[in-house]
Amino acid sequence: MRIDILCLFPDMFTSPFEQSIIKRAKESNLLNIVTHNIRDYTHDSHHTVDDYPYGGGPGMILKPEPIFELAETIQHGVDTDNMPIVLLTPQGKLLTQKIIRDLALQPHLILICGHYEGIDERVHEHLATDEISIGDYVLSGGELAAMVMVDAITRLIPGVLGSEESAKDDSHSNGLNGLLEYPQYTRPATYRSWSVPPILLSGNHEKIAQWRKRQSILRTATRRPEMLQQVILSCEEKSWISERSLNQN
Ligand code: 6GU
Repeated sequence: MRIDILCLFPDMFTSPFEQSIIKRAKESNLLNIVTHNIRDYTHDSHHTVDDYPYGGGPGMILKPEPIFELAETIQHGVDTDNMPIVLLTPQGKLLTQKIIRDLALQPHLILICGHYEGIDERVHEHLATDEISIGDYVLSGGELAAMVMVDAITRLIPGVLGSEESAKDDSHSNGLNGLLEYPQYTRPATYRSWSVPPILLSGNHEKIAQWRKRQSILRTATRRPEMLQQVILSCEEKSWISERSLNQN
């Protein structure tokens, strides 16, 4: 997979992309990330990337020309038919694991990071195919959001994760049917008088699977009740939730 990132601060990506899973994916040629500085595609002596908003108001707006020119340079000689051009903006659609799964199927993506107060609307209208926000809060720029997307996409590229299993049971993946992940423990069995739930030491795999399912359901009901609307539960599983609300534990 190739990912081109258009931004004003390409140096922000250096260390995050040289660690851990992303580093490994790059080293095994499963991932090629190319960062570009929008400023390099300006033509005036001051390398101006932004300007005052028409109609007045506070802040500066990123100019369209260098962004279009840079994107068109990347697209030159490439089959761009279904290539997603994702604009990272707080006005975008909320990022979900479903969006990540769809993007991970693409051979080539372009990510555009906004900055300052905004981007000229013609980039939204005539260049971007998708607009994504990573959450309901405001970042100073799209670079951190682009890192979030690259990380989430990279771990879904086939061959990147050591064991094909490890992505399957994560919260928000398909493996747990839209439930949050259950609690996990490792040794020691007792730490500072806090003991691991005895069922996990029992060796009874059926009971353990049932305990984990119950924990996932109760956790989702408590922390993310809206997620449960997407999940089909048995009568018994529904009773776990109502019992728990009665006992308040
Ligand atoms: Cl994608 N960009 C900015 N600037 N702020 C954000 C965001 C993106 N997603 C959430 N907040």
